[in-house]
Formats: sequence, structure tokens, C-alpha cells
Amino acid sequence: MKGFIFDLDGVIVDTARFHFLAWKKTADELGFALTPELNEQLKGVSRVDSLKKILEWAGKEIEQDYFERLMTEKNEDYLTYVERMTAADILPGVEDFLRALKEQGHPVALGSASKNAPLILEKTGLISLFDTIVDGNSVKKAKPDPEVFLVAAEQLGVPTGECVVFEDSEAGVTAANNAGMVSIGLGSPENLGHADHVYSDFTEFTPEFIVNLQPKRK
Ligand code: B16
Ligand code: MG
Repeated sequence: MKGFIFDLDGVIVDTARFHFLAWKKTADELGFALTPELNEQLKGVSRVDSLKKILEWAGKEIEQDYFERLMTEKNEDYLTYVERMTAADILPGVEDFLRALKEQGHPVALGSASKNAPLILEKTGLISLFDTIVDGNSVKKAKPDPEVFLVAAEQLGVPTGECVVFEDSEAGVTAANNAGMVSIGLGSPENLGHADHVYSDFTEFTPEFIVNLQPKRK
């Protein structure tokens, strides 16, 4: 396998808890109590679709202006947490794994729904390890659509069948499968059972794992 594509939230850093705190404030304003269980369904989902889901759960319909204002306020609140991020926020084993890939000369891309992805990679000091960043600013279709990963493969100059995707969300694994790439789920086999391989985190990978990865049969 040649190209390696990483999701951001839940794979490289755990920003889900910051998204949760910020969306909880929005939900409170709408008179709705957002639970950690419901927040699971917002993982990997774009900002606009996340607010649509919260409004649906709250049983509310609002004007476009108010919708825009809630999105802006949520993002401003989320950014107060992101501003404080450092390399200490990188999930276990990720940095060593990324450095090993670079040393072996593999092209590496980010494939995330977040519009804040470049800022988070700057804050954690990882940005120079990526050859290209494909994020919520550069793609239109949300996961499970494969667009984000197909664009990443194209920008890396690697055929889709020779790419591996690391994902923590159900929709993200489906997107990788839809792209015809090898999908590696980070999390629990209960919700990521459709991935080609499932691991709890990057400390579980051995160097042989990458060498022995086989392209997906069509
Ligand atoms: P932003 P990923 C996703 O990141 C998050 O999982 C999701 O909760 C968030 O709503 C989305 O990014 C958009 O983020 O508001 O920063 O543009 O998992 O695709 O890296
Ligand atoms: Mg994710």
C-alpha cells in the first residue's frame, strides 16, 4: 500500500469533547439537553449537518439568520478550546506512526470534515508531516460520500486502490469503503465492524502490519 489518509477528530486528536461542549451550549440555548450519547451521532458530521440534527432532536425550526448565528457562535466557542491545544493533545502512538510513514517515504494526507483542520494541525505541530490537507473547506459532499478521500488520493497522486484510510466514525469507514480503499477503524468493533481492520489505537500497530497490508479485492 502506498498512500495513507487520516481522519482528524477521533483519529489524530480527540476534539469530540470540545465539539460536545460547544454544541451543548447551542442546544441549551434551544432549550434542549444534548447528551454524550447523542453527541456520538455528530462525530464526523459537518458543522451545518450537526446543527440540523440538533434542531431535529429539539423539534425546532428556525430562520436562516438565526441558524447562521448559532453556527458562528458554536465555532467561536469551539475555537476557544482549540486555541489551547498543544502536542500533548495528540492521541497515543499517532505521531510516531506518522513519522515512521514519512521515513518510509509514503505520501500522507488528511481527510477531514472539519474546516478548522489546518489550525489544529498547526497547534499540535503535526502540519509538516502531511503532504496534503483535504478538509471541510475543500470538499462539498459529506462522509459517507467518498469525495474527501478520492480528492486526497488524487492530490497524493496515488491510485485509490493503493490507499489506506484511518477513521473513527461509522460514516467515515463507509466513505473509505465506497472509495475502494482499505479502511482501518479506530475504536470499537461494535460500530466499526464494516471496516477491513479495527484497532483501539495506534499503539496496537506493529511495523509488519503496514508492510503486510494488501490492496482491497474489487
Ligand atoms: P468544524 P473529522 C469532524 O471532524 C468532527 O468529527 C465533527 O464533529 C465536526 O462537526 C466536523 O468535523 C466539522 O468540524 O466545525 O471544525 O468544521 O472527524 O471529519 O476530522
Ligand atoms: Mg473522525
